[in-house]
Amino acid sequence: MKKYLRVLSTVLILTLVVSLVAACGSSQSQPQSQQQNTNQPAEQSSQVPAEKKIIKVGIGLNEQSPQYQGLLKFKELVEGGSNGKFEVQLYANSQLGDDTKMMQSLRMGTLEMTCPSTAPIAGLNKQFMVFDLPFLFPNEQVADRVLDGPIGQKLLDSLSASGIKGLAYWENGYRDLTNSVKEVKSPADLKGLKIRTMENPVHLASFRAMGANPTPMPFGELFTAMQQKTIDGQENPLTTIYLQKFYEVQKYVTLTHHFYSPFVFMMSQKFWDELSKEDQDLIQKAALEAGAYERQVNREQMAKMEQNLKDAGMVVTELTEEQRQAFVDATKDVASQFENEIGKDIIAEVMAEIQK
Ligand code: TK8
Repeated sequence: MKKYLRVLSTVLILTLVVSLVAACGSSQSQPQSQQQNTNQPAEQSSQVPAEKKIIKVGIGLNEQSPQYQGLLKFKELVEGGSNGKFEVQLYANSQLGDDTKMMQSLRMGTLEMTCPSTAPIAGLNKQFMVFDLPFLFPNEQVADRVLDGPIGQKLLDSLSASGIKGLAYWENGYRDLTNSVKEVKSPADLKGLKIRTMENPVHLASFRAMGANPTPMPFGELFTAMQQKTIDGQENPLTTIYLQKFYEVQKYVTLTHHFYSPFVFMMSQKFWDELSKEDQDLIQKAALEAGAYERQVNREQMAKMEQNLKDAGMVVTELTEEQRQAFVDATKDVASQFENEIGKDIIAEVMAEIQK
């Protein structure tokens, strides 16, 4: 009887083991076949990353800027439109250097894209300074028309000679003046104030003409310079003044709207030349579409900025027509001063286009 029980229990155990093994086997084969199924599309798409191209984009402004929102749109359009063939990586806050340094990197082919103001582009082509002339564009619609028209295109194309593919004009915007010393209502109030400008001869000459003591400096050094009071003031669009928290180190803002700063969204010519025609079209279209979006975001934001800056404790000074005219008059000779460097014909062409 004992022996019989032992045999029975052995048989039972064996049956159990066999069925367990079988069960395991079948449950293993289940996910295996599922794995194979899910593997198939993965293998297909793995052929795409094999030629995946990384596009690094560097800017000076932070992630809150309308410019960064535009770059997110560009990323979405290029990555989506290329089925993941491109990966667009964004680097804000001058992480990859200031505008001048990043343009240099584009020329050498060590960075794919950047989006500087036109002011520092003057170092590559002096004709670009035409857009830096004081009190040039009466409103954004005229700016869009000139920049997106034949003159704007001609200047974009000129960058190829410097190893840069100019793709589209985006908007930095009308620039206003801030300082930490006093309310500025006239050029006379600017006397003795040390104002940071971009690295551009027209900007320096304009501020000298307005009576200030201008000093050029890369954007990345600006906040600290204001904080440490090595400079008294600076000038930038209200969006930048607010979103970069300049109100923490500046008290007064005067709505001079003295320059209109376009951005140029650009690519390394070296990288561009290696792309297929199809990919070039995708990137060109995305640069324009993201630019239209960026301009829209920038203009929507701009409308709220005066109030935001007041709420943040700044004294916001609006100028009367007369007061503003005094700034215009102070800079009236700047254009003729730069006639030779920029080119008489380019200035005339832009002026004619503005009048249209
Ligand atoms: C950002 C700059 C900046 C510009 C300046 O890289 O330097 O003041 O207005 O926004 O392009």
